Amino acid sequence: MNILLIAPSSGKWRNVGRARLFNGKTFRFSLLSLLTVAAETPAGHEIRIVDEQFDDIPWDDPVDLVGITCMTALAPRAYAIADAFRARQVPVVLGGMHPTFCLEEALQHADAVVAGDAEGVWPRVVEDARGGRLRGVYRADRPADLAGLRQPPVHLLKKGRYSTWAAEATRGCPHSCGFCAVSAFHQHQHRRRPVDEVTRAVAAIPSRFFIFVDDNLTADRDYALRLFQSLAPLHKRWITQSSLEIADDEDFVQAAADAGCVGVFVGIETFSDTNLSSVQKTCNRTGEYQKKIRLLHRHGIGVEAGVVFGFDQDDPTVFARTLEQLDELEIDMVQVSIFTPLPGTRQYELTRERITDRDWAHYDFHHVVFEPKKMSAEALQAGHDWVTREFYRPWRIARRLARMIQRPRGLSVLPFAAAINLAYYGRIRRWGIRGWNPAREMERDQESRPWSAGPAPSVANL
Ligand code: B12
Ligand code: SF4
Repeated sequence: MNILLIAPSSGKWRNVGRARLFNGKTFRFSLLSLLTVAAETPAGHEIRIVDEQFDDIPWDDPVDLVGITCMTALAPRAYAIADAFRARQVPVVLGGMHPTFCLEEALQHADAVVAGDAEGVWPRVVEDARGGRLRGVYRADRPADLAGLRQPPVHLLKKGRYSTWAAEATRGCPHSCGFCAVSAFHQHQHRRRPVDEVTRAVAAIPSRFFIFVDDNLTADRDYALRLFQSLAPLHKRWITQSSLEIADDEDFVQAAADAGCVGVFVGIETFSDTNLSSVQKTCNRTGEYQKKIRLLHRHGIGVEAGVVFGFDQDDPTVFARTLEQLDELEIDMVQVSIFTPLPGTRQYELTRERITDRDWAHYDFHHVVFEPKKMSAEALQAGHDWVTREFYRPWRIARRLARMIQRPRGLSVLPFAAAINLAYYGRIRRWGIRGWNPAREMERDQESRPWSAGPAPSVANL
């Protein structure tokens, strides 16, 4: 069979033009989701991967089966592609996070949905498609064992397109933060590939720099230590994602740095302990942020922090405070997000009644899709945009990079940190992100209408 695997994307399409997507060069990681599906395909089939960031869909080529990977923000585009192929009598399978959590919705646009991992399921899908029996939901009985994963067939990707090679050592995360789709998708389990297999896969990467796309690479400390020791002789440089537990002790951070770690994305989320406990983010303690980030910096590991606005305790003063705290922590890069109740998460159920926008294209972490508790939706959007713009002001970027050079191994961190800072800056300009500080607006309002700050003046006082 001719199998076409598609990663939907691109702002040029009207229906995803509503989403703010990471489509820039810096964030072009080799497509591990579809490469993994391709690797699982039984021999004897022709596979082609189409990445809509670059390619047009080959609507009229002879195709026997289409597989589409689908995140929530891409669902409208994925469904439009699926509908168009089905109208041409080509069977379609949807896979990935969104179809897994929205099975019935996805099945309205596809012949079949793969729920969860493709491993152990995809060969059956292909067989059923060949036999004309493709229908319904395919789900593995239990999460796949990650031992013996096949090497991603990277020759299926066009050369020179992807800035960063992607690898994986583990999947999922043992924590259960209420907003986290990743943890829900992997049923709060953390699975690990054998260290020697990961080391071989990393050694085969043709570039020195790569990313571990793992959700929480260091969740199992012993495993991570063994992995670090095994990677060290390869002299690669890599970035990854981890909870702040990575910085629980200095020897561990040293081992990560020796293994080539130059950057880590950590979900700080908020500077409020109340917010953290409201979403069960138990692995963060705000009082430890500074100590831990300093420790990572001392060992030459740059830190990209994820911060989220729109928690129930956030009021209009949260934006300026957070910006100040990020500056104080000397965070190198930040991913500013708006709280987004994603299907499949506990927070989705808890926020359900406050959801105001059901356009999945807006579930991209940069649009307000629900009614916040302590500010208006407009203030939340404005504050998110304002912090994003302020954090990436050219003078702040310059100050951060200058500071980085002074740090131990700062020059190792500099290239990718500069690239990410500039990528965010470019995106802000492209998207025309401005925003404003809602707290300032509030103050101005009160200055022009002083009585609004307190109880209305009584007749007796006049
Ligand atoms: C690497 C990564 C990226 C990279 C590369 C994405 C890519 N297209 O390859 C970049 C930086 C570009 C990126 C961008 C975005 N990302 Co991203 N990304 C990830 C990350 C960290 C890892 C994905 C990965 O490669 N995993 C390894 C592979 C092997 O696992 P997998 O993807 O789950 O695939 C398996 C199964 O899901 C299934 N499967 C997946 N697709 C398909 C398709 C078929 C046909 C079949 C049968 C099976 C199948 O089989 C695979 C093998 O078992 C995930 C976190 C996560 N754990 O999922 C977030 C994640 C997927 N991203 C997310 C988001 C929101 C985005 C953006 C929308 C953000 C934005 N506003 O721009 C953009 C979308 C850009 C775009 N145009 O696609 C969210 C999605 C949430 C949701 N519920 O939809 C996640 C979960 C992060 C999070 N914290 O919530 N991302
Ligand atoms: S620690 Fe991070 S990856 Fe793990 S459940 Fe919480 S948010 Fe998700």
